[in-house]
Amino acid sequence: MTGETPLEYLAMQTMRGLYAIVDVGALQTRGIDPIAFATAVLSAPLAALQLRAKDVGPRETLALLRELAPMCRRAGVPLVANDRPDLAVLAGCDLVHVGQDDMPVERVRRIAPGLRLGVSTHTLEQLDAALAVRPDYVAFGPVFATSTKKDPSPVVGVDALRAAHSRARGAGVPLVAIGGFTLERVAAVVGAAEAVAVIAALIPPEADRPRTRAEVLRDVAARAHRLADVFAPALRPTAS
Ligand code: TZP
Ligand code: MG
Repeated sequence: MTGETPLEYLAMQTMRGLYAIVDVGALQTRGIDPIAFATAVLSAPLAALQLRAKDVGPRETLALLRELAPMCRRAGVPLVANDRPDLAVLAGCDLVHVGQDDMPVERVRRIAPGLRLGVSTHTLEQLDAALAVRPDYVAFGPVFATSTKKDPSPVVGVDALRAAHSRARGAGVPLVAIGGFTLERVAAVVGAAEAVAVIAALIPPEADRPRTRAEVLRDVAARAHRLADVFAPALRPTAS
């Protein structure tokens, strides 16, 4: 018994499963095109798809979001812009993801009413503060060590994730775990978060022999399906 309202319960059900992040920088180092990558990832059932473009200018970021928006709409997957509510609105994204150093939630809501939002948190104190403003989801991590994020906050670990989940459930806000997730680690925490966000786990490592673009993208799609499949039992409607 968690005491959510029906609307909060619906939110918990919708942000559920694999939250795929298209990280332009991480993909660039592997020579993978972000739109081709997103196409492969969207072949799996996703809770959300986020574009993370830290070292990309606003024009190019907007162009990428505008390419992704119809792809996500066709797949029925919410598109999340990172950091920039203005670009989220211009591209017709469903949500924006803001961190501790980004625009405060109240201001996002003022300039972009109707845009849903998620908030990054790295401690239980930050989590409580985020829950108090009732975002559409709250992210918590890094749960494990990550080499994808520059200057990450200290690792929070699985025990803190479980504590965060209990607080988020109490508030009726879906929790997205993030940071250092592999397929095995996702399987280990599936009951301790509504969704798990991943970057590196979707990107095939350098292979011993050169692989074609099509082989790499098939590997990306297979990774997305395997990760999403972990949530399948939790997503299956139960007979009532
Ligand atoms: N925020 C906390 S950890 C992280 C972000 C953006 C990076 C997650 O990437 P990976 O490769 O799944 O560890
Ligand atoms: Mg940010």
